[in-house]
Amino acid sequence: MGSNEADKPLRRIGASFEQLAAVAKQQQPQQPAMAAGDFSRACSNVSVLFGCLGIAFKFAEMDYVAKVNDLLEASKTISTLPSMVELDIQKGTVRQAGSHTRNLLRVKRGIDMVKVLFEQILVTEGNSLKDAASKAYAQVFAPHHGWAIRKAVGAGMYALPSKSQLLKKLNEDGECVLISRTPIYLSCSLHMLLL
Ligand code: 1PW
Repeated sequence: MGSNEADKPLRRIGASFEQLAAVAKQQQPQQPAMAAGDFSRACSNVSVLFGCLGIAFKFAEMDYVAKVNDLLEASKTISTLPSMVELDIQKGTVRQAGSHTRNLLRVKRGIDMVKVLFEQILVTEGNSLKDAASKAYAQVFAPHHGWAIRKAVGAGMYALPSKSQLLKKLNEDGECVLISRTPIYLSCSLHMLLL
């Protein structure tokens, strides 16, 4: 593949969310409902990022991957995100642990966190990922997590790779322009997501 997409996960993530954003940006009434399969596949491209955060975030990675897999599986029989939510509303299972809608919300938070993380990587100085990751976590997840999880995540922050180690794992060599585009795609598409 000439474009290097296969070995550059950030490009793959950017491209898949760019496609979602194009759908989401269409004006009503032409705007089609977001396809559950396309959304879930884009989210599964993000798993590799969680996998780069080191052993301390293994649990976060497993949690994210399991929930994305649930959405992927559900998309085989439920074609759009609005219908997925609607079905849970009808069954009264929106808040039930393991429901597609609850998993969708968790996955959306994961994507939100990655977006904020990359925004923070760009504005924080130095090679440490800790400040950027702490800010992203504080903004997106911490308000929804209890004391024990917040403490565990806080401890995990000390075991994060450095910015340059993360980029190396992602097979990027300082192409900051490309990296700076990723959160833009993410934010465009997420902004429009119906929930
Ligand atoms: C990228 C920078 C480093 C910060 C990583 C932050 C990871 C944050 C995710 C931590 C999630 C692991 C803790 C599990 C929390 C679960 O209670 C909750 N899942 C989430 C995503 O909040 C479980 O949701 P559930 O199964 O009860 O619907």
